[in-house]
Amino acid sequence: MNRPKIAVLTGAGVSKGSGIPTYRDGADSLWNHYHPQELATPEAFARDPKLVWEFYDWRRQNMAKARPNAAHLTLAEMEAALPDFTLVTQNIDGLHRAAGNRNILYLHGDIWLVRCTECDYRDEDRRVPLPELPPRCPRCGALLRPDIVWFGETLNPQTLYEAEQAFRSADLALVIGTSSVVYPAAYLPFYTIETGGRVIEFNMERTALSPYASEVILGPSEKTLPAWWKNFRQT
Ligand code: BJW
Ligand code: ZN
Repeated sequence: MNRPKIAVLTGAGVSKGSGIPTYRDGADSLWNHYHPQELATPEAFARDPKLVWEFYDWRRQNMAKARPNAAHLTLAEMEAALPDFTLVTQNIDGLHRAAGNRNILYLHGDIWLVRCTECDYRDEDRRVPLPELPPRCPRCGALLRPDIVWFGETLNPQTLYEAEQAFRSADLALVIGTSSVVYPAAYLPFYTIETGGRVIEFNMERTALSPYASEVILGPSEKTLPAWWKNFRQT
């Protein structure tokens, strides 16, 4: 097997095969039923924290039942097999961790973490459903919020920096199950292209990234990624 530096960016499509709805594609996607500006912004949370928490509590219940699929398991195999491998995810569902990946850069946070809106309390909370909505900080009594990145909020600068470095130095970037419309995540593969590396996109359909990719592999990533990896590790 050749050993290039590989950076991977995943999006909601990688978890679709595990029963978690995507955000934007198709009739059963999340934003087809809910308006993101009413639920996934700091303004929405300030206006109606209970409503926002009900939305996240419902999604936590769905995500708690989900199991990693063959795409997640392949990425865990890749991490174990490749000396220079970085997994960057936009997903908040925790399925990469459940599959066995240990080095994960969470661009948009983690739905299983809560943090206080007033003090520096931050902790894992895996209870589903949560006993009280909206949940309160055990230290200071203020509102807790999910530790995720809403629209208009900045990403953790250190996490973003590490992701950018990984894509800049990668010989090969794999972009899996993302519509490539949300920034700054959508820019990451362009760092690989700028520094002379190749990008392979795995998606059900072509996206805004497709014209720039060296290869676009269409189909469900729970099928196409394991097949690609089987072939890749033999070369
Ligand atoms: C399959 C499949 C299968 C299906 N196999 N594939 C530059 C230009 C314009 C706007 C901006 C810009 N820079 C920043 C902005 C503003 C904004 C933004 O990008 N807006 C765009 C929508 C235009 N960005 C931000 O606000 C970010 N913050 C920021 O930049 O701060 C500085 C700043 C602030 C304000 C202005 C300017 C700068 C923060 C973004 C945070 C995103 N948060 C969310 C919600 C998290 C909480 C929650 O879950 O409730 O993160 S939005 C949502 O989208 C979620 C996702 O991580 C993210 C990406 O979605 P993803 O993963 O791509 O999913 P989908 O559904 O879009 O696509 C699924 C894909 O899978 C499809 O392509 C399918 O075909 C495919 N698929 N089944 C393979 N089986
Ligand atoms: Zn607090």
